[in-house]
Amino acid sequence: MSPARRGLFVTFEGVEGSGKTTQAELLGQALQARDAVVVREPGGTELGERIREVLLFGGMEIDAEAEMYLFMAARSQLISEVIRPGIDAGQVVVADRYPDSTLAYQGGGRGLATYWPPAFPKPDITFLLELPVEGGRMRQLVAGKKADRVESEPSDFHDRVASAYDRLATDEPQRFARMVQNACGWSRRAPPVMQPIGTSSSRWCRLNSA
Ligand code: T5A
Repeated sequence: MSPARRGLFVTFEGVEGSGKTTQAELLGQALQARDAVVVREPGGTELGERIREVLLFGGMEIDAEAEMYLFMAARSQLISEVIRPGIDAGQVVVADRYPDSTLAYQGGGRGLATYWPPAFPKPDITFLLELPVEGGRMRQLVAGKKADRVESEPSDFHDRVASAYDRLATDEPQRFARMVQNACGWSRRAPPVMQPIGTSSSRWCRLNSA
């Protein structure tokens, strides 16, 4: 963490279709008055969006290590263009995926040796949206979302991703807030989804009640 850090950095993680984009956007809207900026990965910069296109929809075979470095390259650009300037300027930065995705997908899913580069700022809090893999897939089907290259991997790949997320959250309980959906939580803007968010981080609570 840089000494000059003044903003708040929040990330959302989880398996496909777990609701990260929905929650990141809701949070960004709720914090509009606090100059929140919402970014997605891969993407969020011109370079990142081009890498996203190649990685997810390029229609080519990509070596697993090359894939990992492409995700990291897109992230590095996003950090330098948006995330770090935002945090340093005191903004609330909300990211839809971050290095935990690489640790879970390329590390857990593909079995590569992955790491968190020391130069990448750590989030103040990471919400892990825990939805069974099949539940997320079902939502994507219902939404009519076309599966991209990574989403098209077989179910055992996605099971390994979910297990890797579980390990990451277990290893860093101070940073991760694990979110589970109860029966009411199936509705899209259900209070049970937002309620634990508001009670899971003292820093977040201070921000919310200020
Ligand atoms: N990837 C990414 C890697 O392999 N390594 C990396 O380092 C990174 C950064 C990204 C792909 O790249 C991989 C992971 C991915 O495969 P993406 O299109 O950005 O591709 O995919 P996702 O991040 O998985 O985004 P999705 O849009 O598929 O899923 P979300 O964001 O989790 O879910 P969301 O919010 O879009 O919701 C999905 C559907 O469910 C509904 C929504 O309306 C939507 O239709 N929904 C709900 N329905 C009922 N109840 C709720 N509570 C709901 N919340 C949302």
